[in-house]
Amino acid sequence: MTAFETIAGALDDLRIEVPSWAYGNSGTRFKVFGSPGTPRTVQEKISDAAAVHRVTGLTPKVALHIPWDRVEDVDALASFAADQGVELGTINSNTFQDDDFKFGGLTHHDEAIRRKAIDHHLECLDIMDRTGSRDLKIWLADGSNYPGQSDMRARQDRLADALHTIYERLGTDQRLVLEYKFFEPSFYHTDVPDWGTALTQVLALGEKAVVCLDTGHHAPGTNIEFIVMQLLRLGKLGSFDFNSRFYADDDLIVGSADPFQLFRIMVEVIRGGGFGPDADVAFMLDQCHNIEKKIPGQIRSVLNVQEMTARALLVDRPALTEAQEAGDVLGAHEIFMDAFYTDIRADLADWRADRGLPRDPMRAYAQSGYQEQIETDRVGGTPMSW
Ligand code: LRH
Ligand code: MN
Ligand code: MN
Repeated sequence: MTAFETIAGALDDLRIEVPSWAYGNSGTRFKVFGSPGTPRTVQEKISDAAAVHRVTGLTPKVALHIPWDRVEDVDALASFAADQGVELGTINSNTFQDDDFKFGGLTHHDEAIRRKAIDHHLECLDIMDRTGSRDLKIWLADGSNYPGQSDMRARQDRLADALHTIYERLGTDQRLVLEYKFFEPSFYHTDVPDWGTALTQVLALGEKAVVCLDTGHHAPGTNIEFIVMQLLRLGKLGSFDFNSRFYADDDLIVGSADPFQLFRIMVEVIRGGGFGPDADVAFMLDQCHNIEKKIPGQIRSVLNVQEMTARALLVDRPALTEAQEAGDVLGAHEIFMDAFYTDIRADLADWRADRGLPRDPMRAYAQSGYQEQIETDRVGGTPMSW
């Protein structure tokens, strides 16, 4: 049996949720470039997500962002998704695009605004009841730009209260997933800047509250796999927002900037029991494709996650433990690096063929005619942003 054959079965457990917003036009504050074929409706975003699933077999769920995704008839949208071969997944709330939330939402000093932010989350839960989604993912843009602008302590207390109200409304199988980010759009302080704050807030809520780790949301140089290890150890790692970054929250294709970091993260996920048939960590992408084609950008991303998961599964654990316990520094490091350097692309192509999937999903998509079709069909209307 080859090394790859020993892990081939485990790879069947990998599922990666794709974000609806990856298919919309996105950009920076300098320019949002349009691209032909961009979806004009949430249905068209879902169709694009289904195109990713068809060639990879890895993305059966699409995450929505409310109200970026205007969901008028939830049941009709869920059955539309099912017809396309995918399901609606995580629901992301959004309290960062409304003028009322200029100074915050769940942390706002004005009770009426805070209530509005809470109500938005309750509406998201109503949607989740109908779609069967498990996770309500909350990322807050809340914070301040100038020292003295705001009472950081009072905001933390208001956040705890607001999250409590939302948590109380969760269904039995639903989870509240709190995402942290160290800066942007606020530049002095952010109300949930780090995993410590997110963990503190979710611990106060209860079992159904967990943390989301977005790989782009840390200061440069942060040892992200250490955070993965710690959250898993505490049973509080709920989900990942995968992406790559060089400088800030760049939202580039996962594994493109630093494939080794993705490998190290997946090693800790596997080590900590975050991957497998009984694991409940949700793997999601949170990316924007500003200049590249969006559907191939998503396909590349999920393949990168698959490849690094496979390589991480190849780590010879017994040998690694033995070397670690023998104090064999370089021996242990070599075992780790051996797995990282293993080229399994040909094995993965065979693995796909065995499962009736295209050996080369990028090429299969390019040859499918889907891209040409949407570029021809999707004229008129307003292409969606994010
Ligand atoms: C914030 C964030 C969060 C949002 C998404 C659009 O930077 O990572 O997950 O929901 O971007
Ligand atoms: Mn994110
Ligand atoms: Mn982000």
